[in-house]
Amino acid sequence: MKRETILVIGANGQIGTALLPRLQALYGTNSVIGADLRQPEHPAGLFELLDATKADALAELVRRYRVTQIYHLAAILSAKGESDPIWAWNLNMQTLLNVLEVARLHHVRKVFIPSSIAAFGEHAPKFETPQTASLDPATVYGISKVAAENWSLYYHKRYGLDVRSLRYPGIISYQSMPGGGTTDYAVAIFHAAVQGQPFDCFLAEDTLLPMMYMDDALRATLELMEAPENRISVRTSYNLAGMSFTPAELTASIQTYFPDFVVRYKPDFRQAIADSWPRTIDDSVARQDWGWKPEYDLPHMTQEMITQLSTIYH
Ligand code: NAD
Ligand code: AKB
Repeated sequence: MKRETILVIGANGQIGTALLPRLQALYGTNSVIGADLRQPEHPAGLFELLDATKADALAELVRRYRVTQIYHLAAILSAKGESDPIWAWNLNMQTLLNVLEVARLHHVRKVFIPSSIAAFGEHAPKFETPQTASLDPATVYGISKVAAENWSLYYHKRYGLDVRSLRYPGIISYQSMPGGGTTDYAVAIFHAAVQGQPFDCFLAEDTLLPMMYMDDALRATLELMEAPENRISVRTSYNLAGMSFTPAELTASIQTYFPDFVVRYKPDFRQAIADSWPRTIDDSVARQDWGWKPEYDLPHMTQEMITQLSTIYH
């Protein structure tokens, strides 16, 4: 078992809920501390209530547990952020700066701070968006991700902090519901299908977006964090691709299991956010640097989601 003490901030969210058991299996249950604003629904292992906007509370935790790695997952996502942009900016920035500062001051060995396809905007090529495409996001969430990427690079260059990052696409998982993003439809649609209900989709049927099954996202995260330091050439954030599909293609994939499944398309304000994002991602730099390769395509992901949710609902 590897000897690290890992703090996961935002542990009760979509990614944290799935990441925690993986980290516990790798590093030992008592070496992983989940932290969040609210108690977990199904507590397993060490947990601390934490508001990561409070620097002193965060520093106390890092000192008490002698934390060696931080995964900083707390954030306000794209759709929710647009309801109150200043609140979203303040939360995303304050938690980010607190994490970077505590890591610098307390000699935390490694930090993971995710970015997103939301970092891209109008002037990035829509197809096979390259690693170095321009970053002019349309949402406050995207602006906070671009800022986080630049702060991460700054802390690496100025203080030698080993901070690593991935630009996640929309992540699809069965373990918990997503927390207010534009790609959330691609999770909610499975819950409706498995329960035999029709689904109102808030994006138009031809909206092509980059997506990834949670298993691939977790493997990418752990592979990046385990990679030798000399293999990490990108200290802003790596492009990462799994698959891309439209709501119509996802519906057709689900209908191979539930032929009578009905989807009604009712685009809302999230359509404009989706339209500002890439359609497909070029992740060749991650592939070259640390050997990234996705395993899940649309049919494989659909099969897994339906199998897992069927055992939960029935
Ligand atoms: P989520 O919204 O599901 O979870 C975020 C968690 O952070 C929640 O449990 C929330 O209670 C917690 N939190 C919020 N404010 C906090 C604070 N002040 N202190 C402590 N905890 C706080 O988000 P997620 O989907 O798990 O995403 C995790 C990270 O990955 C985020 O940075 C997000 O931007 C990024 N990301 C996610 C996706 C995706 O599709 N899920 C895609 C791209 C990037
Ligand atoms: C969102 O839709 O906001 C997230 C993301 C792609 O960053 N899922």
